[in-house]
Amino acid sequence: MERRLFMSLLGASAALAGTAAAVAPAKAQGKSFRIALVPGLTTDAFYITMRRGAEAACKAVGAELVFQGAPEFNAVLQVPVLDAVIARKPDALLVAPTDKTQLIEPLRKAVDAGVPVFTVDTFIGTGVYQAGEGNADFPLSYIASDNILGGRLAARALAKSIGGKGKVYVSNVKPGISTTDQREEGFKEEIKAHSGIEVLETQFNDDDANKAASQLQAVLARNPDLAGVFGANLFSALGAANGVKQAGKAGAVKVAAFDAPQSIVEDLKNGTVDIAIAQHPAEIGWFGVISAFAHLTEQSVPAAIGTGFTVMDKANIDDPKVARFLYTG
Ligand code: T6T
Repeated sequence: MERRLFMSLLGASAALAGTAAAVAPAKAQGKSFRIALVPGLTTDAFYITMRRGAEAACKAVGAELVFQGAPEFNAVLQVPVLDAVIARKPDALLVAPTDKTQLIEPLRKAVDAGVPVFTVDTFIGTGVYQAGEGNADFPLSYIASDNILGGRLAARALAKSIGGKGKVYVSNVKPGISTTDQREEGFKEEIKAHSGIEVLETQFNDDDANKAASQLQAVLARNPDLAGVFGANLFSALGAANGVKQAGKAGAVKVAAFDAPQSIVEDLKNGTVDIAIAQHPAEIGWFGVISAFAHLTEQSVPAAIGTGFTVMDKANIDDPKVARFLYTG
């Protein structure tokens, strides 16, 4: 009797395995998780692409994704969105905190409400989580690009394109954002290897491409011998490239861009932008969801997951293996 029962159960599970490979594990366990993703802002191609990766992962594990964010990259606007998301008690929260310090207490509220927190793209505190140090190590994992390395890559490329000498500056968002702070840090560290390069004061644009374009022109007016600029995120780079074009200096003032919206293709091809460092936001979204799912199904999760870059230039941008990393927003 017992043996027959065992045989029939085995038969049933074999049949399930054979016919329902698409049945997701969470559903198979009778539970479909609701995972929230709060981006830095909703209208940025970077986060829209991240959402696609997160959605693909949710589909794979039978979870539901809730995507909710603010219209601007701004801590004051992000906090009420977070409060609303936390009040709805998702099974897990993936969030790109818009400030290293200002988002610590708002995110602690999630943990207090029993919602596990994972940060994607940006971090809070030092970004070292689950190490028992500091007041911001409570997120379970940080899933992101290596932003210091990204800054170094930009510095190497810009140094090469300006022939190792001349004046450059960093067009950046605002201090306090982990990603863009680290890109600037990596850039400045790496540029030290080039004694002929002078780094001018950083220009902060508040994630406003128009402001970044005007700043480019103002820096150029003060420094007609400006050789290059590093745009440390999508809007900084877009603004720097537009500023260079508006000043009639396309190709003369070199631009190294972080991020890869569709518009970067033309700027690479026409020589306005020399190099674009594409992050892999879909990969960040995917691994964010998978990490949350792992935790929710009682697996252990690494405290940090590093995702990749694809460095784009005029010579490789038509290669589908490269172009697939253009953002899809
Ligand atoms: O560069 C990305 C992101 O990594 C950064 O944290 C904020 O800016 C972007 O979203 C691009 O606009």
